[in-house]
Amino acid sequence: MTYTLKYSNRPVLHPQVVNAMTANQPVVALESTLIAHGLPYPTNLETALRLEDVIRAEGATPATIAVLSGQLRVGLNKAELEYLARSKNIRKVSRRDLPIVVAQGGDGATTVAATMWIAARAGIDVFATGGIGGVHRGYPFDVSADLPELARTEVAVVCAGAKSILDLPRTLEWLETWGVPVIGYGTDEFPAFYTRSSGLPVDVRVDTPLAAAEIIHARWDLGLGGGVLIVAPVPAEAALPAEGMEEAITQALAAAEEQGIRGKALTPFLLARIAEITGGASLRANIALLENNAAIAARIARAMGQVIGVIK
Ligand code: PSU
Ligand code: MN
Repeated sequence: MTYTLKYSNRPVLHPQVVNAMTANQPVVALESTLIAHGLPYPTNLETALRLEDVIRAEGATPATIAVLSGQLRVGLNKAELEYLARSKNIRKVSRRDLPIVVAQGGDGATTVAATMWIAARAGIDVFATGGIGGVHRGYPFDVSADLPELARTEVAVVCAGAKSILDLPRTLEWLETWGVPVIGYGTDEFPAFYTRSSGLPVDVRVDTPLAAAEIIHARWDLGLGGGVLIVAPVPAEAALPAEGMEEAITQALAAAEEQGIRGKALTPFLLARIAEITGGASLRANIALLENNAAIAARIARAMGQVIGVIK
């Protein structure tokens, strides 16, 4: 009996991503869990397309990452983005889900952790998202797989910090223990997603893409490996007031507790509840910070080329 393996362990790259890489042009990875589980339809599709446009406008090539029919996909077309945005039951794929969805030939939206891992395998250095997972408030043993991925996988992640549905001090302690540098992009404080500050310090502040790229490159050049977290606050005009947020978070956490929501369902549940409670304001903030992060990531990806010497 012969046995044929049903999958490839190599990522499948969109032709535009291949072209950019062959020409040593910057590429920015984007995740798909925020499309399938983080934002409602049709805002999710509009945002996914908009983020790709923002990256192109900054002179880089976008590569939205997902798993489709068991293939690790880097760069999606519009129909594929639409499929992820519309489908109600797309699997949320983090590191532990990757072998399952690949072996079974399934579809999945990738979290920060799974997106980082696929991006690294494709040779992409910079990845933009909204917020990373972290240590959950009230459940200190629920630590997102995003954190260990940041410790081990060589990708720089640009985000607006983490939502204060998480335990931000514990999340930062975790990153410190595992040696992940946290770089404030134009800020001295770790931003709290919808709000610009958390009162918690970052490890260093940078004010230019080049300064960020120099630190990212040094981490890898020294052989330290692993990821770098670059945090940029939500643009001031779209930020939400801190007081109202705390109230919304307490309500969402209480609802999760009451309904016994745990594990991978917890983050999407809390995100949806907060969107409900705050109405349109939280969605507007979410979109604004995503666009801001995409633009910053594209500039950093270009600066990486300068530091490594492939772009003059
Ligand atoms: N935080 C957000 N929006 C999101 C997520 C986190 O503000 O969409 C998603 C990201 O894809 C992140 C994932 O990687 O949730 C973390 O899920 P968990 O906590 O189950 O690891
Ligand atoms: Mn979790």
